[in-house]
Amino acid sequence: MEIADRIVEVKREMDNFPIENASQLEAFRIHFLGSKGTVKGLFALLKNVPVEQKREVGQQLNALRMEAQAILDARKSELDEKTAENNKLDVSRPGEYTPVGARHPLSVVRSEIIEIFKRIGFSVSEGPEIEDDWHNFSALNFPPEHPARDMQDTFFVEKGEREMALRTHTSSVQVRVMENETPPIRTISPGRVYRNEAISARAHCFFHQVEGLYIDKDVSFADLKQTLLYFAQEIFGEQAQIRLRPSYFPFTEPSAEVDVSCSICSGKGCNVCKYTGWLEILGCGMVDPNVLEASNIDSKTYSGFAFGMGIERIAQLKYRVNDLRLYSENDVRFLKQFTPEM
Ligand code: 2NL
Repeated sequence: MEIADRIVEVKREMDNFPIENASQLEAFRIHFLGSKGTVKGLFALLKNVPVEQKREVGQQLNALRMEAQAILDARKSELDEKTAENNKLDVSRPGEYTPVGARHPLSVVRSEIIEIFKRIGFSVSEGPEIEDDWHNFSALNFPPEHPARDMQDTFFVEKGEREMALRTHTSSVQVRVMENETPPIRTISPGRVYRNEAISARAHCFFHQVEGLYIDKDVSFADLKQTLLYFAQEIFGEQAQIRLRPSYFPFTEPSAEVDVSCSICSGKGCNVCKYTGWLEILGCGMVDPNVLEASNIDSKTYSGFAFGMGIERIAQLKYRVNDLRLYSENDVRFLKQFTPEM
């Protein structure tokens, strides 16, 4: 083939060579302008060209080489520009979606309860979850043979030589407050407590409590009632009413169970309140003098009231959760329903 025809052919080849990225650009350079490339190869044939044509063919080859270089330069700057464009920060681009977590319903309700009592001067106290017999039972007037001290109800653990128990209520924290402080005492103790029970919709081996304790001179049952009415109306709304039914706890005398008027049927009766119009929310009473004395508080000078509620129970009434297990299974479909205003 004539060298002139080869030049035309290579030119066409150059024009059709795909250059879409850096590696194709490099392939183009190697193929046409490399040391073993097509253009070099054509230059090598120059020596066989008749003398009178050498000048012209030489010029054509030079033009071919310059054209290859021009294509290479043009495509390279185009590609460079594209990469720069891609790397540029686009501040108008929508952000990546980051899921926002939700607060646990028990945590939401616990905070609400704490805030309600803080507003009327209660402090918050905390203590250990592994307790000795004294703070969990004896100081609270549990007689030695009380069934709550049984293996069936309480988780016992060994800590070195000592037999300890997972606290069954946060009253143990309040015993520590009574031992370490002098009245007036106004405190609530939120926390996790443990009971040796089979797990079901209505029972769990752990749950959460808020207990309250108020000790001063002349604290009366009327103070207790008014404090609980205030609490019920703050947490369930101002239409809430309460009623107290006589009950029994080892650590209070007299003792009562407290019901709140059913907010679903406004007391008319529905299946949530089992047609009674009332829902049980907590237990309470006047602190038994034995309990005060056990913590070296003079029961002739001081009196007090105390109450205890399950956070799960309050959350169940506020959110209509009918299975206790939902609170600890951490199913996100359950948990994400409680995100408060953020
Ligand atoms: C319930 C009932 C109650 C108390 C807790 C208490 C604490 C001290 C002294 C006296 Cl230090 N009492 N706490 C009193 C009455 C009832 O809890 O049903 N809780 C879930």
